[in-house]
Amino acid sequence: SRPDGWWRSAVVYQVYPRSFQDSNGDGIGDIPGITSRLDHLAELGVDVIWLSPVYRSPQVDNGYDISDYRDIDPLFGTLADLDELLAQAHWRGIKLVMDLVVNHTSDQHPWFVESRDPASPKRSWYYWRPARPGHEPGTPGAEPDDSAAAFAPSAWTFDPASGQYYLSMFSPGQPDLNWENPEVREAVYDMMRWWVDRGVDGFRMDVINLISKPHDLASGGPIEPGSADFRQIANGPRLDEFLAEMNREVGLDDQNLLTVGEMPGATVELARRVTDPARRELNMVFTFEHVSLDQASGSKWDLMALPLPALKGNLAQWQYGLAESGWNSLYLDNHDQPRAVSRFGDDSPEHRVNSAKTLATVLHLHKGTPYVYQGEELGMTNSPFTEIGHYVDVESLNHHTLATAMGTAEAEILRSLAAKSRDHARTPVQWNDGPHAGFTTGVPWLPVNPNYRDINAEAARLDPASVFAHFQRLIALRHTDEVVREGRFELLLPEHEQLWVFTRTLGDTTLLVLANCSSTSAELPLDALPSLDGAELILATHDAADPSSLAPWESRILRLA
Ligand code: TEU
Ligand code: CA
Repeated sequence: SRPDGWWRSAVVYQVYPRSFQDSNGDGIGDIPGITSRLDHLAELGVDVIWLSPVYRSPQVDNGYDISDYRDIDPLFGTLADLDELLAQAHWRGIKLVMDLVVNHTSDQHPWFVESRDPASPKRSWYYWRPARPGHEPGTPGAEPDDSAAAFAPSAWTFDPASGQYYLSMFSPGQPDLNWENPEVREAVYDMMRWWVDRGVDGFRMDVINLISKPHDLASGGPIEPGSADFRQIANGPRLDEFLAEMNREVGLDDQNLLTVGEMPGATVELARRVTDPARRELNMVFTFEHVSLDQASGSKWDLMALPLPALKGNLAQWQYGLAESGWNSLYLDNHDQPRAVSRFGDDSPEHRVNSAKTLATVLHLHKGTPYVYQGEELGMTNSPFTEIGHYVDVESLNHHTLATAMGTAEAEILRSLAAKSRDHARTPVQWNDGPHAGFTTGVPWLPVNPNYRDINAEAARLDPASVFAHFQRLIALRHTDEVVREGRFELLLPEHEQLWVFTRTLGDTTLLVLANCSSTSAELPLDALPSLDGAELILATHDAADPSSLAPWESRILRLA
């Protein structure tokens, strides 16, 4: 994170191409569809698009399983379409960041196809291992390993042709690349340079802290029990070395490109190291800590209520940890998470708009680069999925299979899916109150949320009190107010169960954010707050401001006298 990094004042908008806008009536979003909606993004005021994968892919994990890094999947269009999107975005002053998925490829990638041959030089491009002695496939108890993958029962997939297993931390269709092999690294850097030469402005790096595996796994020994356990496999000993080499070889800092590393299991300490500008590794990371608080165990499906102090306390730890060096990303929503207003807010008709606005106010007033997920600016909600047939995501279906096999009741599985499934984030963006919310003239690959008649971009654009209008104001504030960008963060009332209150201070200017993150009104403990006398109201969700209390989901941004 270079002190002068342009992305310190930028807001990034994530487009999940399959669900953004269809242009050819096949019910699947595509690149020309994105280009046709750039004015919406320009009006919102965002600076950067993070485009989830559009590369050639068998679509086992909706494009996070890549079979050709240098071509566009026909589902989404052509390289010419991508070049046109780039040009049209740049013409509007909007940058484009690609999704870099290089911890693994698709099992259909030519590299992996070749690697299946034990005699091939590509064999060492992936993690191939013989079975554990005494646990050969087909013998009793021949379980490859006790390490579960994200979307499959085991992290090791058996290949009958060679009688060996390969490592696949996500699905069997996503074999992990062996980054210990310098040929792999050079092939990745070469591809990245190819995209930079094409004009892209940076990369969001998928599970990038998994590229350095724990030493024993990297060293090539046979499969050891738990060797690929998800919790242990991240943040291996060579992570910094690989990231610095990538930065150098591709010229990421030299060309002032935006880099954000998605890092499951990352801690503040790791993030402070990796985003330290002197180390020239990454500009920022995505942490998973705050989106892992509403679960009772290591599993997202193990639901638990989330006390506000836990959430605001965690974000504060990241603010304090990266205050002097490094840089935060800020997000509540993405294509892997349920809709923020349903999860952290209150998506009832009475409170949806104000809770979406207040969550946005709180997030965007923290220090760091905010990420808006498509539809978050409209206050889009989770969908009324009530049966397993409503779900399509590989992670959702794998959970249903495994939980059923473990004897979990269907009702409990459906409750977990309804709260945490990634499908919620993948219903089509709601553009207007016409057929399929204007997303497609065909049949959408995933049904549009039935609430699209009330919740859509067209209605929002005409309503100065809409969630969209509030996001516009927050984004404008980040562009114009130095305190929002660089002010020191301090959390107040850390134990309050309803109020999220904090300050941002730069020089002799202090902004105070007052937010009631609950569905009941809250008294303001004025004696515990800085004096509000003479304070200037910058942005609020409600007109009438009672100086001693906040209505449900009311928030105010004040510049103190
Ligand atoms: O997600 C990283 C990851 O850890 C996911 O398994 C995520 O934690 C989980 O889905 C939350 O329930 C990245 C991509 O964002 C995700 O879409 C891909 O499925 C995954 O990597 C594999 O590429
Ligand atoms: Ca299409």
